[in-house]
Amino acid sequence: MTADATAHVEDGGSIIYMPAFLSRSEADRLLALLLHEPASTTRQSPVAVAASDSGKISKRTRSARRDVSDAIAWKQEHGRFGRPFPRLTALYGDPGVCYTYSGTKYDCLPWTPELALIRRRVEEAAKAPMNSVLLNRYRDGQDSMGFHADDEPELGKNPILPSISLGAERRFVLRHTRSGRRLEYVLGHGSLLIMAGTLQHFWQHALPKTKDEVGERVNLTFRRIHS
Ligand SMILES: O=C(O)CCC(=O)C(=O)O
Repeated sequence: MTADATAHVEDGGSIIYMPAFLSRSEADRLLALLLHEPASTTRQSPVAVAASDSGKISKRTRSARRDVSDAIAWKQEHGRFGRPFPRLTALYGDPGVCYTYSGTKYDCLPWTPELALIRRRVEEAAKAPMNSVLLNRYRDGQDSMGFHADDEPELGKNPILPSISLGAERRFVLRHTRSGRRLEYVLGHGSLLIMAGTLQHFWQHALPKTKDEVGERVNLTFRRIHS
């Protein structure tokens, strides 16, 4: 699908796909920030900064602070049987919000300035409040996500799940759990996909591996976690 499209699927689920939710330059900038590893030489603790600058913030110090506050704490998490997930992950959210996925309990880090901004944009589009975001980083075509439904009790009965894709295009496949019917989207750079309604009750979704030479991809799935 290429234009903004809403698909109503059987059993009351819906999928909205907006291929150009972010402009090319917004998507490029956000991806660069999310993949950015701060150089150790540019890190400075806020205490050291305050002591050395005594109120005056130099350009270099400002960019060092930005490096630290915007860098994503990517982690290699392991599943229930100790096997590493084929992707890196990070979870950000409001204080006290946590999420359990595939037997792993993720600690929530506080929103970075960039993630907080993008959360507002996504909430407007989805017309729903979000209190956390799970970031998945697919380093190449061998990184993937198997079929699953986002149906954990803490997500509520019919969760609204907006997700932004950045970087390499990848296939996103939905499979009806009873009929086996499949739907497929090629999720592009800067796109927004929203799963809603009863979709998680009757459909599973996956991001399959590919043998194609593909670059990195980052996906941000926003969630409202009920405590
Ligand atoms: O990377 C994707 O597009 C899929 C992410 C996903 O399925 C999830 O976070 O539950």
